[in-house]
Amino acid sequence: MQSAVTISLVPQARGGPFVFWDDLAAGCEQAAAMGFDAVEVFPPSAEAVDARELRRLLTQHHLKLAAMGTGAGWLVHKLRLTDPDPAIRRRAHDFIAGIVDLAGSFNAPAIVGSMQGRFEGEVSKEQALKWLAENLEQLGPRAHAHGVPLLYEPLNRYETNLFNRVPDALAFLKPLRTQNIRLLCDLFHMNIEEADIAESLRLAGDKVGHIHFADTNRQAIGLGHLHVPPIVAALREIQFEGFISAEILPMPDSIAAAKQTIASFRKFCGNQP
Ligand code: LER
Ligand code: MN
Repeated sequence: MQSAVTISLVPQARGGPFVFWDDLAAGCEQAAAMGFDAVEVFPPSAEAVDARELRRLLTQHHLKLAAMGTGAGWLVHKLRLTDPDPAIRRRAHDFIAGIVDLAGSFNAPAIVGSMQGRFEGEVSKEQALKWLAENLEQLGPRAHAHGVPLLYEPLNRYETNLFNRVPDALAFLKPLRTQNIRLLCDLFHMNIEEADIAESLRLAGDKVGHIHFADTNRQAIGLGHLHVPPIVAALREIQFEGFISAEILPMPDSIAAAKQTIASFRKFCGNQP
């Protein structure tokens, strides 16, 4: 298991669950100084990222890129894979595809979270799931061409009505032709939705691709009331070797949230004696 911390480059995401903000260089420097293995970057778009500068910073600080989010497509441009307008669905697909390629060039996966959208109005649940499946069938192989998975994230009920729980998402992914989708299991969402977080992780097994490491109040692990040991025991049992990434509110401030995260990571996920 490897540690990661989020850096948002999206001003419109202010107030959202990201540790470091706006300054890629400062975020990388602080992440490395605290001993994180990787950073997870939330960019405004693929085009807005200076890939050479990102590569330079990662190399300089001996950091990996854990993953890249695509949520700015929704937050900034109001694009969703399940929008009733086919032109918007197409743009949503292209927006994600750009980030799949960019992240893939760093050997990292892209995340489909809020870009999945929701079913509502004229769009039935069946129709929305069909569109979601069609997009995953294209984006999964696209990520595979880079040798990485595509991460799909179930969200809590206030953010999507497609998939809120890991067992339901697994059942949806199972019959797809692409087997290159892995689940992003966000402990904040799971605390709201899962009957038993550890059991859901065990059920997902090798389909767990990435963890968002957040306490019940979406603050750093240790600042809420999540019971962490059974969750880490389940991750060890399924031999999870991916990133445990802090997608959390910068409370009381970015530095304190990052320090609390790395301390909790070492306490709960560090090498066993
Ligand atoms: C994205 O990873 C996520 O968890 C959503 O709640 C958007 O903030
Ligand atoms: Mn998340």
